[in-house]
Amino acid sequence: MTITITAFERSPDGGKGLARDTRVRWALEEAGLPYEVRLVSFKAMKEPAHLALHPFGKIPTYEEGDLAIFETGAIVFHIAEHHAGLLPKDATARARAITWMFAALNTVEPPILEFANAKLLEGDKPWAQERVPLVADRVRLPLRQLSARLGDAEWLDGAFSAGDLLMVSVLLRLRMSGILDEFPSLAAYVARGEARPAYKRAFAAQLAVNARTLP
Ligand SMILES: N[C@@H](CCC(=O)N[C@@H](CS)C(=O)NCC(=O)O)C(=O)O
Repeated sequence: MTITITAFERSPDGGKGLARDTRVRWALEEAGLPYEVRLVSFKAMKEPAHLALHPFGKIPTYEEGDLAIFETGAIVFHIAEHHAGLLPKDATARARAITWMFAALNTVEPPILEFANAKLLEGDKPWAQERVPLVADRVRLPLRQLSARLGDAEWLDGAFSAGDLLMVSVLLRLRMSGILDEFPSLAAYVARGEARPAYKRAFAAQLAVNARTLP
């Protein structure tokens, strides 16, 4: 059955891999699954056809036969559940890997998004100078804790898993800010994720979309 995902027709980051279709592409590449991509404009994302797939008018979405889902956590979990390579077979190790998926999206990502919004969307507000450092510290706390847990390990819990895929994807959003480099073990962890052939293929595929000239 053909897998079709949606992605930005033109990503605001110009192809740095921060748009969330990259996570889904990465999971598909890790699982060795071919997929098609339907590109959508910002306008089309808010129109009924796309809203039927994604009630919040965002990308990515995932379609496979009768199945249509959204939310990167759910999509990566679906891929990991049905294909080898992203979740351990052992039930307890699997539960721990799933825990890291939730930790990435529920604990680590929210302050990172808050920080990005404080800088990008509210950076010109009179209170931004006071707020941005506060929000940056809210990013640092879970990073310090994550770094302590990772220690010298290659991945968060044994072999690379969907938990690492989502954690690396979330942390990548911080690179431009310099905060990631304050935590050398996390910066090295992210670099290990980026070095995976499947990540490289996913990154190149989304970059190719963003590098092309629109008519
Ligand atoms: N929690 C959602 C977030 C989806 C999301 O925010 N997507 C962004 C692209 S990375 C988007 O579509 N933004 C356009 C908009 O909100 O209009 C997920 O993980 O899938």
